[in-house]
Amino acid sequence: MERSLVLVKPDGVRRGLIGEVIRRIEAKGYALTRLELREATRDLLAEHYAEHREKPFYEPLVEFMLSGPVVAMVVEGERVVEGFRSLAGATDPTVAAPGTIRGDFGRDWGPGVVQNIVHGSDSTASAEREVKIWFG
Ligand SMILES: Nc1nc2c(ncn2[C@@H]2O[C@H](COP(=O)(O)OP(=O)(O)OP(=O)(O)O)[C@@H](O)[C@H]2O)c(=O)[nH]1
Ligand SMILES: [Mg+2]
Repeated sequence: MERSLVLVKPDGVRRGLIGEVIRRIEAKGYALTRLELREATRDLLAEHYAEHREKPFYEPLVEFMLSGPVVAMVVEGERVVEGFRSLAGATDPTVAAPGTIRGDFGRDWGPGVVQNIVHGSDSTASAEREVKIWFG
């Protein structure tokens, strides 16, 4: 079965949106097979965000992801990678479509890193890589 690594990022946890994110995943009919509230580490994030290591927003992104606990989960279902990206909405929360998680709950909070509530794997290859990073 296809799976995706989903994170409720520290902003989502702080704002009390864990339940809302899980509700949408379950309402869509996907299955949760792993679920854990945890603190990321710099090493874990270096692996998770390896593709962004050279980007100007990398350090602020890591600091943001270390700013509080995250909820990591493995979500399973037919075409779930694409399906969860669709539930999440566009990366930029100001323009993410209403009806999506980022569109309904996200917005710009000023300069700094984009805070957009959730992460979802962007391909099945990324999903397998990320599930290994977070859950071994
Ligand atoms: N400040 C800033 N942050 C960015 C920018 N692009 C991406 N980010 C941050 O880096 C994260 C990872 O970027 P991407 O992987 O391209 O975006 P994404 O796949 O929609 O988001 P994730 O699900 O978190 O991976 C984003 O979710 C943002 O928090 C940018 O241009 N500027
Ligand atoms: Mg990404």
